[in-house]
Amino acid sequence: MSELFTDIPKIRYEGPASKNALAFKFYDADRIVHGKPMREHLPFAMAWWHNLCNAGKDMFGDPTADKSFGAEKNTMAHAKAKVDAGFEFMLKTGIRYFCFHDIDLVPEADDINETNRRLDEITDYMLEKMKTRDIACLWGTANMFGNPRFMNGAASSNSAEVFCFAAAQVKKALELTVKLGGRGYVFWGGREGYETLLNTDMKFEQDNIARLMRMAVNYGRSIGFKGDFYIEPKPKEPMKHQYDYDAATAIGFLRANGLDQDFKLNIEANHATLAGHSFQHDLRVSRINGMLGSIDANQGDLLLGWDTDEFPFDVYEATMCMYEVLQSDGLTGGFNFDAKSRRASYTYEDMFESFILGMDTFALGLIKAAALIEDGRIDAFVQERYASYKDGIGARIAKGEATLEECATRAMAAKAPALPGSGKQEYLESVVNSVLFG
Ligand code: XLS
Ligand code: NI
Ligand code: NI
Repeated sequence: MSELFTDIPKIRYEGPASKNALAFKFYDADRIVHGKPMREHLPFAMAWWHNLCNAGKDMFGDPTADKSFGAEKNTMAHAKAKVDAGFEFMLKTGIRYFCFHDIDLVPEADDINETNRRLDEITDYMLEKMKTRDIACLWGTANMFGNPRFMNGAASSNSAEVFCFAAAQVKKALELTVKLGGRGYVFWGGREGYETLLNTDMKFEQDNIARLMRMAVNYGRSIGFKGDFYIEPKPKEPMKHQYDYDAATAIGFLRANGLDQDFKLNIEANHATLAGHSFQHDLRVSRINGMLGSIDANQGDLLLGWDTDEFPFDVYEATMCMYEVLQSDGLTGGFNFDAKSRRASYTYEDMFESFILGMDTFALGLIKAAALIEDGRIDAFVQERYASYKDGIGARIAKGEATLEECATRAMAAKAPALPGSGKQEYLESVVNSVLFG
């Protein structure tokens, strides 16, 4: 295999003053932040589909980028060329993980047996390369939304045959994930949702989704998969309404179906904002429920109502993300750049510059989140804000000991409570600014 990105050197850390487009300004893999090296805080991953498959096609126009990597499209030679390109890319950027859908790896055949044979062949090829390189699989998944058979969903399809086909894909994708040593297995809801309730048995569909997940857990554990399963919530797109709407909805679903011991959540920034939440909101909901597993690191555009999957540049958002991750004591998964270069950024150089942007943004987020925690003013303020629950009646309420009558008696004796104290939002926002830019 000859070098493909011949004009691109290994990307190195040169520091904030560097003007070299092909260097990191903030991501310094060995730098110790908050007790451990950046590389350990930030297990970055490359999304096979965006980086190696997506060539910029959109609803109005043809591909702009050449992702043939020198091979004829829809052949096994092309599948291998993508592996070669992907591994060279990861080595040059220092990305140590990848995420994949089954059919990102090989062209899908008409017969699933042939698709599976191709998948065996390509993963043998990948495994061979992984032996000599510090590169591993973060998570695998199955594409159960692209093929027309999935027009009404996969596990939630009205067709039992389609359900079985989805099960076959999950089975194979799990086997591949285990083969490649993946840390996790993702269920993103694809088309598990509906367009109209007029034709939909919502309860039956949701129960079937849980049934497929239970089958996957049972099978996964039986073949030695020790990692986490993840639900990746998203409120809409492609369906009008997706069942795994947001973190809170997915957690409720997992608990209701007894799946919460095997599953955590994979939170994607752009999905949270589509649900009308901030990225930090869905991370917080996941964290306080012990469910923050992995992150799809991207960014949406608040002026657009769809999943634009941009490479993250917003340091404020990344800081708040890393603030949640540090308080959660890390992730069982990592940071998958489920992000694509803009359609007009179609060169090889753009692929690298996109990842440099994303990695630098999260490095800054990490540095600044650690500084916020070390500064301590935000945490101290929050602690103090609830001080009335530290003793007396407050402590009794917090322990679940107080009764309704007891609370009422106290309220009536006091006649009216004092105001609860300023929320000091503006002060806290200025603290964040001074930590970010001071
Ligand atoms: C789509 C999702 C998808 C998942 C993997 O919006 O983000 O890319 O991450 O199926
Ligand atoms: Ni997405
Ligand atoms: Ni995603």
